[in-house]
Amino acid sequence: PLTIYRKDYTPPTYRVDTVEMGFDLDPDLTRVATRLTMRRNPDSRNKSLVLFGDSLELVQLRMNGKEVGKRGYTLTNGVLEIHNAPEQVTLEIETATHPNQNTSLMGLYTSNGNFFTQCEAEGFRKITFFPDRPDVMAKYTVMLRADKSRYPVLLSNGNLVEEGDLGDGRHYAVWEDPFKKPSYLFALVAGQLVCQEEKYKLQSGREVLLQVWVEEGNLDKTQHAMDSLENSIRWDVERFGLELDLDRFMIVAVGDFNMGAMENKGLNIFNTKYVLANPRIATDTDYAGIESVVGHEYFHNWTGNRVTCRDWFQLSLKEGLTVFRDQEFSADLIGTESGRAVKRIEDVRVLRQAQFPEDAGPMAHPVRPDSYVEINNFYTVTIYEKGSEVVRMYQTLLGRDGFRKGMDLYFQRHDGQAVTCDDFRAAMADANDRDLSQFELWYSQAGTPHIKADMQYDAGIRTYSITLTQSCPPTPEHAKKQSFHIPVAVGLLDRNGRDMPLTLEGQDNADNGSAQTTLVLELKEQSQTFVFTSVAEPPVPSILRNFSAPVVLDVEYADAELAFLMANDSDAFNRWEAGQRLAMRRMLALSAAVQGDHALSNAQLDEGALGNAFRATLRDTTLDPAFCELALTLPSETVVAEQMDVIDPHAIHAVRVFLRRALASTLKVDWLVAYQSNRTPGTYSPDPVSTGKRGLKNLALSYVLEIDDADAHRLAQNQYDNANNMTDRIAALSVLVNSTAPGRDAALAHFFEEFEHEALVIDKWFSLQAMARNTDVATVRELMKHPAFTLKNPNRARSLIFSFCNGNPAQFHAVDGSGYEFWADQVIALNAINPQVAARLARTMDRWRKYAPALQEKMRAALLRVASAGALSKDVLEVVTKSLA
Ligand code: BAL
Ligand code: ZN
Repeated sequence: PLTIYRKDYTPPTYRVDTVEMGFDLDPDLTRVATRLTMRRNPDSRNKSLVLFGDSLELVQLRMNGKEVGKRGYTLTNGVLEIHNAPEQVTLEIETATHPNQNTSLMGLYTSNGNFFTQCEAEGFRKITFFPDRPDVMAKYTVMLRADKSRYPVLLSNGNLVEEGDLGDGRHYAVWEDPFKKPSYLFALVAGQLVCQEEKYKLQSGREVLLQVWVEEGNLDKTQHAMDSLENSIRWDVERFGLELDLDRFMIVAVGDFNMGAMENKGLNIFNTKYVLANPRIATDTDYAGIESVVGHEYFHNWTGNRVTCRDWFQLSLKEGLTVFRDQEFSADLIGTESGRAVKRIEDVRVLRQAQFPEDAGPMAHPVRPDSYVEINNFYTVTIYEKGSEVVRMYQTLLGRDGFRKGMDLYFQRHDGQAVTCDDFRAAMADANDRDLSQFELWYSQAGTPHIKADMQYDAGIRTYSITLTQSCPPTPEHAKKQSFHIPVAVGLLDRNGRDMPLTLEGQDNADNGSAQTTLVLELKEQSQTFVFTSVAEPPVPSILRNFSAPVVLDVEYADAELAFLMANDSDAFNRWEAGQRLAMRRMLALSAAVQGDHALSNAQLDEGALGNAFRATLRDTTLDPAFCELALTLPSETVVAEQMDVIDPHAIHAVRVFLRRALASTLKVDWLVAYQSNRTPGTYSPDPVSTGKRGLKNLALSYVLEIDDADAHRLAQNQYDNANNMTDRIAALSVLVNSTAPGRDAALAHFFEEFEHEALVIDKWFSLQAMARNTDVATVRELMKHPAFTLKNPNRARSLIFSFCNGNPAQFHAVDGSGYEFWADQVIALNAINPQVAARLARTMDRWRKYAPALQEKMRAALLRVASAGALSKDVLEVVTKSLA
């Protein structure tokens, strides 16, 4: 398939001023009439008018009132070219599509009988022929016509300007979007839906209508999404001075959706997973997810919609920035210092769990990629999460106020435009009068940089030197890397664990008033030494505070220093980090022992400082429970795997289970105390304090269940039986499932019956079983035969197949290769239904070269089987080809 290169960008040959569309909605055959007014772009030397179409029937094409016959255009591989078109063109296009047969969930499709669209990145071309590229921005007017009883609700972008009956049992609605937008932000929804609506007064005094649309029967699950929307509207004004520009803002929930949600102008379409919540069906994690995704899509209205991307290589321009904004939104809503730290730790965990492996594997790509085969494959953790880290570094380098100045200038310069990552960087640099040219390398170079820190204390002259040396491993297409511009936040702790006031040699700190205790060092060379003066005693350094850059930091700490940092660092992120380093060290040593056929014994736990550190954390009642939960969670199997030269999933799993059991029995009483003292009796509330307590309580429960005796079983069974919310219920069920409790199977069956009609909860039921320790490939194949299972619904496919392949490494990597065969079967099956979902699953095998030769060989065979399967989508083909390269 064709590779598209960033360097080949050329401006569009024609601009589109207005788009008028008429839809005759019918699930079997929908007709779309489109009228475009276009004019040739004076910058363009090429005179052809180019439109894209995908899986479309072209019924009619007229230009300036005259039919364009077969000889007037060429249509090859979805590219429709009209040669020698005049400067001003009115194009009328009639197309036909088959929404019921559209299982790709791109373009126009049906879900449970209702119509929905998904156009980002290139779905609009499945609706009509169009210069479907983000730098073509136009004003849209849309008329929807459909059967009134079957499709009483007709929605599109912008404002409803007209509606009425057509007389034949059909009706119509006309929507007008006052803002010009790229085609990927087009949306329509039609069907039987109901809404919760509120009038909301903006800070400017203007009143807007907010709506959350769902299927009938779900109105008891919309309040949290509505609250999150109001919080988002308020926050964007307060933090960035950005007000909602529309009179009406709609969120619509749909059960069949490839992504989490979509920021279509004024008509956000959401996966039900990120809308529907009440205490009975949603966990604390679900509540937090809804808040952040509602925020994310709303924030796109400025960062993405008002200012959009010039081309899809610039995707992180809107995604990285908007993830940063939603992360800050959630952190600000929690409000407390420790709450912010907890949010930061959670975000960094995602980065390490998913993005670091991506950045070290065959699909590694820069935040602004240079090429792609299928753009859908580039909605990645690198574009999103690393992109967000890159945006965060501006704020770390420029300060909050400086960052805000940069944002203001960005909007001042580019409102209504389609721009590049360079434009964003220029706004940040110009608004702050800073040279950020080297910072560009964060956009152009893939791979996770490593920083090695070496320290030296000179008692004679009371200086403390930190030498930072950076390197970046090679990635596909980039063997040698230039030095990055990296903000490294540093503090020094004295022997009592207090922050020392910092003075950096060659830097005048005097005018600052109070002495600073955290300094941001700017590492720009390959190696640089920073000298702190007036350091009265040898300090313990706290480096990369608050994770000031997306890098791997290598520092040689003694166990005792890590325990000291864990207990004392004023930077909560680094307190957590110290504990993780300690645990990681233990887990790697034990993995080596397992591989050397040494039996594991509790002595190995006590040898290290880990048990003591955990005990101290558990007994420190001043700590925020949410922080405790994170500090007492061992690094995941995936994160440990990344630290091994040759990944041994079985050794890692054995070690993690062993350590959890050892910590469970050594600290049994402490876990029970934590369990009891973090109960949250009374009415359920998803506020940060209650959420933190439930998190710690349920972590304690999971440790207690490692003991797997009758007392533990009773504790979990009681919690399951008496839970008044899904967080507690599913936590109890998942530990029961991993135990030998007599009530295990009955609880699983009860859960299914209780929630049979709640699709999102049945997803949890599948997912929990997929990730259970005892679930092997055969069990997953059995579960696929369950009447409630279907590959066609992405959430359901993810709940069972993805949860098993990505979330149960010890079973997935069965030595006989049966997991890989299962994976290949499912990738091939999904490819025929939904290429995007299939390609996501294909990514599971990315790191196959990191495994022991026996596993590698079987993984490669499975990859080859997929690669040679017939009728592969370019989505899947790109992933498997790059994996095998
Ligand atoms: N733009 C795709 C979905 C999202 O990132 O919001
Ligand atoms: Zn986004």
